[in-house]
Amino acid sequence: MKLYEYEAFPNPKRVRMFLAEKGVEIERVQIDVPAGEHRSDTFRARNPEMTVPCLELDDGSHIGGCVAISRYIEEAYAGPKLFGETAAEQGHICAWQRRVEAGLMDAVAHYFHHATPGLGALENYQNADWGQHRGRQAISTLEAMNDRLANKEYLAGDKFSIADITAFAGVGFGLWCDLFSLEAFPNVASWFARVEARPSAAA
Ligand SMILES: N[C@@H](CCC(=O)N[C@@H](CS)C(=O)NCC(=O)O)C(=O)O
Repeated sequence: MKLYEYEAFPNPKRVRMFLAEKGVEIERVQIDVPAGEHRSDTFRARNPEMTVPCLELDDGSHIGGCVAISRYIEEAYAGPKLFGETAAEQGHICAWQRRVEAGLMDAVAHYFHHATPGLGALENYQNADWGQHRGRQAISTLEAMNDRLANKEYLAGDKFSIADITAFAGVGFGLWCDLFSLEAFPNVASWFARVEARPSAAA
């Protein structure tokens, strides 16, 4: 099994964190995204979406996308259940995972690709208004997270989950883009520090 990724970018980090939380080590292969390697015929044959991360299984098949890869790792290995154990945990985790993926991680990515120079010459369509709109949506998701984290240690409740991994990568990406700071979101800031202190955050 091997993971195709580009270490500096936020989506691969989600999978590295997930693997670290599960205590699983696998071979990692760097795909030079800024140089356009992810759009080569060779990589497109592995992941038609032409994005990293992409997991290659031992049977030679491929799984693209952070949640799908994490789902596979969750089921294939022991370790903490980051998608939840009980029906209630799984439901809350699924709801927050979806919310922070669409409303934060993807929203920041759209801001980056549309309202900033993004990947430069690799950007073949940009719509600055859309990018700004998505940036505002990311900030309103931060507001919702701040309310939620007023009386919860983690987004889905008492236990760390995949929703926290996605949100951690999304907040880190937004900070890196200068889309927001955490000054106005004290509960998010404390949660971010808690997640950042986990060994997996350095993965
Ligand atoms: N929803 C996908 C997003 C993957 C994604 O957008 N990855 C970025 C790197 S962080 C990428 O490969 N971008 C290439 C591009 O935009 O051309 C996932 O969960 O893996």
